[in-house]
Amino acid sequence: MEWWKDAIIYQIYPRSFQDSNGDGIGDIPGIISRLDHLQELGVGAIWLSPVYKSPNADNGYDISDYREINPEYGTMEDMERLIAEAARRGIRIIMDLVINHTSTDHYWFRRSRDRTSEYADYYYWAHGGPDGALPNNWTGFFGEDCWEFDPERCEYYLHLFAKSQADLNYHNPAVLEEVKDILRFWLDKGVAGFRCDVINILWKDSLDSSKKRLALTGLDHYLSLEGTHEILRQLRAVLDEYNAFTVGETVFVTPQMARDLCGPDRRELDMVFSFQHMECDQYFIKWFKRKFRPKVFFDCLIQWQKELDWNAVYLENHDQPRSIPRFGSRKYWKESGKLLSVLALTLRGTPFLYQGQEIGMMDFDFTRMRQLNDVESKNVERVLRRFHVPRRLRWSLISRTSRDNARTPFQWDGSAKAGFTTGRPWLGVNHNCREINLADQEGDADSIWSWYKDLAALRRERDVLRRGDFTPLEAGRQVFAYRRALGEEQLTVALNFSNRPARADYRGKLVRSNYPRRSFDGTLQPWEAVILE
Ligand code: TEU
Ligand code: CA
Repeated sequence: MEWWKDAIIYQIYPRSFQDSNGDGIGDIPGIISRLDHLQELGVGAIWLSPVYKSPNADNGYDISDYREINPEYGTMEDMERLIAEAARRGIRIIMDLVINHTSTDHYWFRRSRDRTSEYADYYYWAHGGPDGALPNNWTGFFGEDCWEFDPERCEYYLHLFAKSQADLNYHNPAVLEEVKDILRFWLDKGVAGFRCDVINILWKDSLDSSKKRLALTGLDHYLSLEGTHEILRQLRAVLDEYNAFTVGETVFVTPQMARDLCGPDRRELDMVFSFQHMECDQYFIKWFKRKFRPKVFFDCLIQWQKELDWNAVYLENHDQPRSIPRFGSRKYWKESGKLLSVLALTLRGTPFLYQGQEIGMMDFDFTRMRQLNDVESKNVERVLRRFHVPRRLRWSLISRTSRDNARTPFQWDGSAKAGFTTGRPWLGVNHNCREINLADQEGDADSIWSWYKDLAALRRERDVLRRGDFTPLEAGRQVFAYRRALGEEQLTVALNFSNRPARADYRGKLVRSNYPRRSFDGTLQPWEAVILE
């Protein structure tokens, strides 16, 4: 039944995974050609970032047709072949469901411009105030305001993300019916479920102005409201016909909100992506950076482990910088990469790995704004320029936080284009592909890749790693330690998040260490991770 409690789920960002025809853009045939890699890792499901038809203002998170494949990525036949080929390897496909907004190229939106059409109320349309005032004072996720004037309809439409991502209006019941049909369309094709994009902000209770905030003014009018819960319950009824799985991407959720969204008795989502552990190195939003303090991170992880019986566990995705330079160490690249994999695969919950994480890929090595593609980075750069923030400071902020950090092409081998493409890659390949690539790591028993495979196998063998309880033992300035227990079976995990050796008074038979040693003597080497029995 609950296969997702046993599986490791692997996220593919199709544009950057594998190009098959030399146009520099990753595609579905490319993914099919790499399924063996995923099988070797032992993944139970793939979460596919959007492959639908899209003008790509936000790389597919702006959908113009939910029932068509973006021609850059292939055809519907390719997609069906992917589902079948994956199934042959015991791998399920989870689609990205982006239903908070559509592209303004979607025909619903185009027809919505006509007030007399049946699509007139599919989106949030509103009049501006006198003197060109916007309909309200809300601000969007990508650093700009969130209203755009449409000259044809002579009204503004709401867009919490980019200008060409118009928010759907769920006060109109027809919209939800459309979404149900889309779910059925894909479930009939054999997909196992959905990762639901920004799913906790669907319902806007009113379009009134809010008290001004430093960022995201208006949040109180749409964050995890009852209207959203009602929508999720209705979608669940459809999903249940197929026994389908859902994970919600839920911005700004607290543990209480998360329980209300994915508690087993709620019949809404199966689990959520929470953000708090990814926000330990920032003040409220990512543009206000602060130093990463491991203890804050550990305490946050512990809190979430305790407050939810089951949830998604992740350290990377396509919106976040890479985990090694962020939570680990550049100097101890290999050790900290392995340590972070122990964290990702031994906490309680369903682990989600992001492409490239399994070989320790790092942030981009771009030096100029021009090399970036991310719509968010570009918008924020424009805003910073408007506020006369000097160029050096702008770059320092953007280069550390840009989502493109995680979007550079997968490094399959050490050749100039990393085996990703024979053409010109849509986003630059990191020059470190000479040192960090799968081909080299495949031949190396001590590589991050070999370690991931081994750990994934350990997780399959040991029920305690999947189903066991979680008990924190220590969350200090350097060391994070916890116990997983299931009946008689007990494993202790101890992780040293620092460049210095650290005391860790735990005993037991050594099951794994990312250092060569036969037994554990109570001292962790820099970035050492041990699993004891
Ligand atoms: O992300 C939602 C979201 O909140 C992020 O955009 C986040 O605010 C931002 O990355 C932090 O810097 C989802 C998708 O994962 C993202 O790729 C899309 O751009 C966004 O929704 C809009 O669909
Ligand atoms: Ca291609």
